Amino acid sequence: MSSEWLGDGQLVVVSNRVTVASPKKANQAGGLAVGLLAALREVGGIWFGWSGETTLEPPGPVRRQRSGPIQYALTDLTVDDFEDYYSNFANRTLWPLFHYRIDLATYNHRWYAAYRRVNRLFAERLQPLLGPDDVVWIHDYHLIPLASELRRLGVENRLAFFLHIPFPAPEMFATLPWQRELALDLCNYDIVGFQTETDVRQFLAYVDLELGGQVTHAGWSRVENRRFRVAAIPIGIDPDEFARMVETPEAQRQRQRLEDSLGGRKLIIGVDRLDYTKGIPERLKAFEALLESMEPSDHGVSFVQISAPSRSEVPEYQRLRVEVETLSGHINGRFSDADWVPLRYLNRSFSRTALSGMFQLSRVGLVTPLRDGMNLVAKEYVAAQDAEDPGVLVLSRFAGAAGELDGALIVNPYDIYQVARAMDAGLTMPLDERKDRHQRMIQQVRHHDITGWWSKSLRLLRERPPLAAE
Ligand code: GDG
Repeated sequence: MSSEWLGDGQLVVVSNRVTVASPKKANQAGGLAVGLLAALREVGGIWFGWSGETTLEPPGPVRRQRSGPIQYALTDLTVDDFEDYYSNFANRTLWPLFHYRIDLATYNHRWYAAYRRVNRLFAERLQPLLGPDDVVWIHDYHLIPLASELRRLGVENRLAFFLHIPFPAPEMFATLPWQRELALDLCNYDIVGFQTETDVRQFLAYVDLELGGQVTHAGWSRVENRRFRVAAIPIGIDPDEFARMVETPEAQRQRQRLEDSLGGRKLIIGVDRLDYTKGIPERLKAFEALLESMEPSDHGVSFVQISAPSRSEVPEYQRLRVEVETLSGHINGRFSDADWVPLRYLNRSFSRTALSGMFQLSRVGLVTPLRDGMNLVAKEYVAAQDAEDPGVLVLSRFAGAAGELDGALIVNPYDIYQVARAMDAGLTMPLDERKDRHQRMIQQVRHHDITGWWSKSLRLLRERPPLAAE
């Protein structure tokens, strides 16, 4: 199997957090983990990263564990490194900056030193595991410097990077004190994959304006003596898996339970990690505007917002939680009746199977991030619909998925009245139009599925620069 994709070598995937797959956890994993698992199950190989454990002393040796075709290689982190590399630099510097929230980004030299230190540690621990023909596929903003650190140790393997979040506009990125170093780190990969063409453009604009680099040949670029390929490789889902999941008794039980509680009202649903990039307060205000615009006798709708807890050690997330709880209380206090609560805000997670059943029941799916690399919930929502009676997707223009899902009602998530109008349009849309829009979207979801994502990435990894780029 592996030779078809990788010749004599094997695939080595690196991500910050690695959770050893088990049937129990499969139903809880998020999109990134599900996607990487799909690739490794198909071609086999090593998955290297942080175990999720922290230590007070320097971490012990890498732990290896096999599960089917996947060899896991896990390292612990010290409590201090975890704090400054992950909770601080990754989540309080790069995450807000790359999502256009420099108002929430903190630039701290100690955090950056920890970020580089942990990337060096990852490189030192990964290098002994690599065979000469292995290809290494590194994921996300936690690990941007890993190629530079591996090269410093003499590693010559093909190295690819995939950024799951947006790449910001050059002027935005330029606010980071270590902008140049990190951009040059990206140029040390053979392949740099982004979610969308917009991200590719932003990165190449930065390379051109700030690094004096040039695009030399069909996607190949050169900066100083580095040659690398930049490509948009939009991540997808496994739509068949979702379609199967929604037919299971568990999904249908969840659907029925929710339906019984609605008293004949239509359902609007939102599902996101509780993250300020997802536009949850704006969405709640849009729902309030929708209720305001209706006669009380027309309030035939309930909104279920599921916000799985996320990064709760980070102060910006704690503040968001308070804001969302306050807004929910305000909206329910203002509009509830003795037998109806308009908004159900659930600060907990559900199994993917249960989510699929709730997606299928809803008339409107609200996916309105202020900025999002792709957003897999949008695609999962489409895949879970009954093609004969589908729900309507209301989708932010600032989600990467908006470039593909043209059958959605595309909105500016900052414009709460526009989002309210889109919700209303979704609730009242005739069946023919719903079917037509769904048909267009499911075709896109199938076209850019998870297999296409990893196979395109591996194909690019094997390509060598054309002679014209010499
Ligand atoms: C990053 C980028 C990019 C959500 N709530 C529950 C739950 N989820 C699952 C969803 C989906 C995944 O988590 C979330 O993926 P998203 O793509 O929507 O967002 P991020 O977590 O921000 O992911 C993003 C992605 O990486 C992949 O490249 O699309 O732009 O930000 O699969 O279903 N899963 C379970 N319970 C929940 O309550 N089990």
